[in-house]
Amino acid sequence: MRVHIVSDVHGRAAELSDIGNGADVVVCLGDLLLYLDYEDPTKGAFAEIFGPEVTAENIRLRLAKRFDEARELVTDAWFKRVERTGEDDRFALIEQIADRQYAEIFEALPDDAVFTFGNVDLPHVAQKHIKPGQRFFDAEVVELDGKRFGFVSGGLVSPYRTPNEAPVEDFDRRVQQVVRQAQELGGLDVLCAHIPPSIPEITFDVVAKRFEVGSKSLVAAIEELQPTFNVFGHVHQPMYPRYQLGRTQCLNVGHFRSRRTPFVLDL
Ligand SMILES: [Mn+2]
Repeated sequence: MRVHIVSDVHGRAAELSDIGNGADVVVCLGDLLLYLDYEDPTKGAFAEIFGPEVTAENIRLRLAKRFDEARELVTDAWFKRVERTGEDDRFALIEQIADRQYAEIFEALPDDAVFTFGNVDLPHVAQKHIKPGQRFFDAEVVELDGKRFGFVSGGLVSPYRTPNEAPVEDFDRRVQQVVRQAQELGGLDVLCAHIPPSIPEITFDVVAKRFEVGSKSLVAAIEELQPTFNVFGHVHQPMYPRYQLGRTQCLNVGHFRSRRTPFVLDL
């Protein structure tokens, strides 16, 4: 059985329509929206709202971890924009752009793909663009082609304040639901989440030079269930893309926006 997996699509619709070629099952692990493109200050929702100069400066400050200054810059730029345009609902503006991005992404995503959301997603905006065969899973175990896949969506609360972050208790509760269901069914083959288990080697991003937030309850779930694979994305340039935890291979499937090709898993 051949599983094609993508994560961190971040607006990259172009190659998404081909990811199902030769696959028995297609899985998407979320982060479909492009908000801020650290490689290109002309792309993404933020650049559309604020223009490339403010975007480039925001990226510079965030990379330097000067978050307070970045927030000040954005607040200031926003009020200047309100004065100029009369538009004063920033959230509505972001949702309009997200709506357009989701229309494109779900059109390109294969009709039979299964998916979950990441931390850079707005599930309520995505809803109306999901095609009938595209199935969303969270806190659930499903059988695909005879193998059991468990899904946990979204991110955990972080200093980066991305839109789809859950408090630890809420995230842990959903991991626990997967654990219980898997135990009732007699085990799990693949544990799928947007974020990695909390292990330093696989949560450190060598370009951003920071630890992304991983989950301790995912570590516990893997130790308990020992699935063959744990797949995730979230860390765009990881120090290590894979890690062996007991019998489980933990695999970062990569940043689709730059990879442009799916990760292939043979089961
Ligand atoms: Mn991402």
